[in-house]
Amino acid sequence: MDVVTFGESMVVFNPDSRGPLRYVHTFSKSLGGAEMNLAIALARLGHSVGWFSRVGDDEFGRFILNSVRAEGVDVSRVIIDKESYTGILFKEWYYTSNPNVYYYRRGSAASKISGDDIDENYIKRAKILHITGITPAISESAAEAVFKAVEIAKRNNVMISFDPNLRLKLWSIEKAREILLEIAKSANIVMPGLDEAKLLIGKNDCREIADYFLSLGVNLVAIKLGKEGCYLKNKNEEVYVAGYKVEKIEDTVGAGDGFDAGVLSGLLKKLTLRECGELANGVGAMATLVKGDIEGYPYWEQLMEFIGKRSKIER
Ligand code: KDG
Repeated sequence: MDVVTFGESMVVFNPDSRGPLRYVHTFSKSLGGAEMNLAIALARLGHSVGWFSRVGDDEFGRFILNSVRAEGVDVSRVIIDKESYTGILFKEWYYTSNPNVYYYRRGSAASKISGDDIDENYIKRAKILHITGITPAISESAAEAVFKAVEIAKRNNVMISFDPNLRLKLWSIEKAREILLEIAKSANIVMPGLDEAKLLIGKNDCREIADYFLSLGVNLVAIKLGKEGCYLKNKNEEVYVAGYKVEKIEDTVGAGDGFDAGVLSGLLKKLTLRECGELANGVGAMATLVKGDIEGYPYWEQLMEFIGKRSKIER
């Protein structure tokens, strides 16, 4: 297995019209959840990926499980929780291409994830364990699961990839800082957005942010700069990689997870730092072209066409 990840997936209701939700009458159903998004993005790029979580014993849980399985992600470790329900997320389109997000997830099946759900044999089969800062934010038991998984990965020389994915609707900045920086200390790869790095460590400059994480023992820092692209730094090298222009941004949610998938795909393929940045920017940009978290993620050939590494035959 190339990558194993775990965390909450929710059914996502996307309004068919703009404006406050109280005036929206129809929604399109889809799914989202940072770790599941990354798993799907990586599977489309041709990697072997496992994702697990708890889903409710309900129609939304079945929808999530069937959808993720259909993408070719291993879901053999997903637990169907008979006591709890599958979480829900509503988007609201108002004045920007960043939607407002409303969660209905407290007490959800996924928030019941605990250390007992972490199987050492499953994690040690992977080359990379990917963690995001959303999982420790959803409950104490999920936070405990994260620390157990990290400890198992370290003990078995599985690389740890970490996206802080700061969600201030889920916890306070003080608590987030304490836990997320603790996880970062164990990570090999850290992939923050510029804004969240500012909130977490109070630094604005990419090199200073990267140096901070490198000084904790991290090997690679990949900072997301939105439409400007990204900045990557390891112990030997640093690169700025310009972003790809897109005609119209439809939805930015899921772009960061797609970016992470691009970096991990490049590392797994042993590409250069610049090439990793190009893949990451490419997946991130393509994610924004379509409404929905996962809908815009490309297959490998589509990504190669988008970033200009392969010519496109249109007709
Ligand atoms: O990164 C995208 C996620 O934010 C989205 O899919 C929903 O997982 C989610 C969350 O908790 O915000």
